Amino acid sequence: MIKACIFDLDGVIVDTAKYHYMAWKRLADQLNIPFNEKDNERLKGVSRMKSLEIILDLGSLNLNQEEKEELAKKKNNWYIQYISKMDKSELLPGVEEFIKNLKRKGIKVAIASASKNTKLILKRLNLEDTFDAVIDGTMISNAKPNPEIFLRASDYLNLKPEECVVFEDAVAGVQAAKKAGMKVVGVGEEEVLKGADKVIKNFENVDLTLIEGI
Ligand code: B16
Ligand code: MG
Repeated sequence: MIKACIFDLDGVIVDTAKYHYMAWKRLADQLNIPFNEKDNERLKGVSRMKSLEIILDLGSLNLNQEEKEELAKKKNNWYIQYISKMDKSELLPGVEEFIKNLKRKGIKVAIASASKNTKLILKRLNLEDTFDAVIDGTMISNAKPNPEIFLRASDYLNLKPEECVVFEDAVAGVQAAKKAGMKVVGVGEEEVLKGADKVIKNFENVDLTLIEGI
């Protein structure tokens, strides 16, 4: 029986991908590296440093650790500027209602996000007191597709992995959830999220029957 729903943040609760893209694009332009929205797909669910390494690869640029950290910091400062004006209107359609329905039924809700800006984003969205557990990129050593982040969430909730359903928009996230032994609902395109048990486009008109018998 499903006792908890664990949500990825970027791309599932809120569309921050466009702000990540704006900040990475600004950095890539400064470095004269060609980078477009299609390249940006590869960064979804991937850590900040790994994302930077993918971009540097596109430009065949080799930098040392210190230089990379400097660039990652620069990108993050721009990103924080962009999301500082974000509010509830940028929540993905239907997700807030879906979470409310889960809570009414006594199903626990958690966040498991690679983002080190998770707490800031939840605050901007007025959701800082909504979740029973928030596990973010500051609390884990192994990024998705490693299952660590989801297992930390189920541990925190004192639940078995098979009692949890994960909601994910990224392939790496779907793989991580599967490795954790959890059910997965993909949020996005079916062709992209093939490994998921079910796929929804967004949470509009989605009720709790989605997770019954998953
Ligand atoms: P930050 P998620 C991920 O969040 C994003 O999908 C990914 O694009 C981003 O690089 C990563 O967080 C790290 O974010 O730079 O804010 O620490 O999808 O796991 O919620
Ligand atoms: Mg995501």
